[in-house]
Amino acid sequence: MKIYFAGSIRGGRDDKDNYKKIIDQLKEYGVVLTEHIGLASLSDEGQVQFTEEQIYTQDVNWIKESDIVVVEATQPSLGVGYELGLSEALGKRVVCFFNTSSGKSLSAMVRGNNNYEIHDYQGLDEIPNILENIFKKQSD
Ligand code: 6IA
Repeated sequence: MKIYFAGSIRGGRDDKDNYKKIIDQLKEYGVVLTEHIGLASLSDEGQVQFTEEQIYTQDVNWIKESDIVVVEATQPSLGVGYELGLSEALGKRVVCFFNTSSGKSLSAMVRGNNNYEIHDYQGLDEIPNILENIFKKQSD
């Protein structure tokens, strides 16, 4: 199972600890192609050893080869929005997490899209059960 995890980089790194914790749990279900998203050392400058074009091409290829796209969408990010649209266009299963205790509000272009499986949560302790249900469906 190849999992593409998406989370904000230049949109802001406030939620990076949450990304890491979700990625660590996702690893129980498959290979996370984008483990770097949770790295504390990844600043909002991103992976500077690659050109922008290399990053774009790599990410698009990883989305294409993924079995499921898991998005933490609490922190608004242009890149994550693009990845959401691309994943839908490619017919990928897209699962979206949103932290309702953040005081933010998820874009209607995401929440209103029935092709996305939206999972609101208030605390990270809720994530294991949600993931179990998500991947139970995947194996059905
Ligand atoms: O617009 P954002 O930077 O917040 O977009 C974040 C999303 O786009 C993530 O889900 C990533 O998969 C992807 N992404 C955006 N930038 C990068 C990156 N470095 N490295 C890896 N994935 C990325 C970007 C900047 C660097 C050349 C200095």
